[in-house]
Amino acid sequence: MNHLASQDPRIFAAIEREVDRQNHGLELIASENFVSRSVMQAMGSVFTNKYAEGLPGRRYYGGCEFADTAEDLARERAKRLFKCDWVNVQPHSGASANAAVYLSCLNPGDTFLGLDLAHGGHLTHGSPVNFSGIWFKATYYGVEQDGHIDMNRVREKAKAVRPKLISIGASAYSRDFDYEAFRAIADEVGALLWMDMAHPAGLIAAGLLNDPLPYAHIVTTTTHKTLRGPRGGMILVGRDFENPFGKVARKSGRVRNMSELLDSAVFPGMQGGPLVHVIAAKAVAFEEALQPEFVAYSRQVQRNAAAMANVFLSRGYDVVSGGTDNHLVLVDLRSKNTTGRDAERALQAAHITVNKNMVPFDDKSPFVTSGIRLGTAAVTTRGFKEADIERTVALIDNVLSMPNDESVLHQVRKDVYSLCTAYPLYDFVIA
Ligand code: DSN
Repeated sequence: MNHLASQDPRIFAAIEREVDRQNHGLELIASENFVSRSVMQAMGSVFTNKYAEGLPGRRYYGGCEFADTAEDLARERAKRLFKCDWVNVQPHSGASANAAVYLSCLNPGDTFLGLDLAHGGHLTHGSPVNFSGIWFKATYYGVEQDGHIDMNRVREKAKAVRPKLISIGASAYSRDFDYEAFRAIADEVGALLWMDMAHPAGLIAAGLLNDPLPYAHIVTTTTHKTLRGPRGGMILVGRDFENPFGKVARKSGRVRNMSELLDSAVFPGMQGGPLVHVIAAKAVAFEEALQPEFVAYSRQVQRNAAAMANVFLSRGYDVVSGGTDNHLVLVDLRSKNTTGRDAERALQAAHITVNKNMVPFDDKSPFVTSGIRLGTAAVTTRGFKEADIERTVALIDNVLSMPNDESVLHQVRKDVYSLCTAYPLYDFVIA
């Protein structure tokens, strides 16, 4: 990193400080993880210089032979990992992947049905401030008072609103989904079924959660959460099928498959040039995820999350839905007389990173919230087991019990430091 240090010392210093923050803080944001050095090396490669609009073998630029190799490897590995017919690895993010789904399946004003953001859904599943809620008619299902989705209620709602598309997936729902039941509802009302597996993708790849690919017509994901790849998105189709909208290929008059509609929606529909350096890094991450070590890692992520929920419960906290099936835990702080915002700030001061989060039926705004969301993917990458999680929750409890006590914060910071140094993360500044 000598070049950067001398050419741009301010950026170099920011990176150095971020490395230190990641090394010595407890990272519990449920959507984050730590990539391998190999993933970082691919991401920092000269592929960032290359334009490669189009798909392997069908590019709009010359000089794409090595970009083709990288993208073909990424596609082939992703298909093996998720046992599916087709993938597009070009979406720059989960939001871009989701935008391509809307472009392929809906016209402006069409109705779709998704999980309410206030009940754990995602911005791109119809929030009024997102394009998905601005351009389309978003309707929602939610969770029940017990924090679980009731499929009978989803069915009632679908029959009432007759959506063209039903989405599954969440950013703050700790339970697994019944994809078969969702598909039966979609078939009953004549809707396409789309699963956004951004959060649990790694656990699904490892075979530890239900598999959406056999049931959802379309699946999207990010690649950087439990999947532990570079920041990016992807679209998958389990079994390709003729698109139900009758859209035809321009020259042949042939009805295109769903995969072809989605390819066109990504480029030229939503994006320009793909990020070839990120695609190369996705290929590296997918190969890592195909190894038995990744299954062991994912199993530990799940065990750590279960342990985290149990320790919170044993310390008198309310855990939404009473536990977790995946990598995340949503804690309702209303009984503790604090808010998500205040808890996030207090924990930040102790070098423990979480995010404030709405809980179902929250009476506070998204800027305040009644909950915090925590995940175990990142700390598990650095080697945490159940006993470390128990210690982590004890530290969180200490802070939340006495958030204004500087001596408590001082002690917790020291404990966080020693917990982190017991599990070293990055011993380098750049790949
Ligand atoms: N922002 C991500 C999360 O934290 O869940 C989802 O896009």
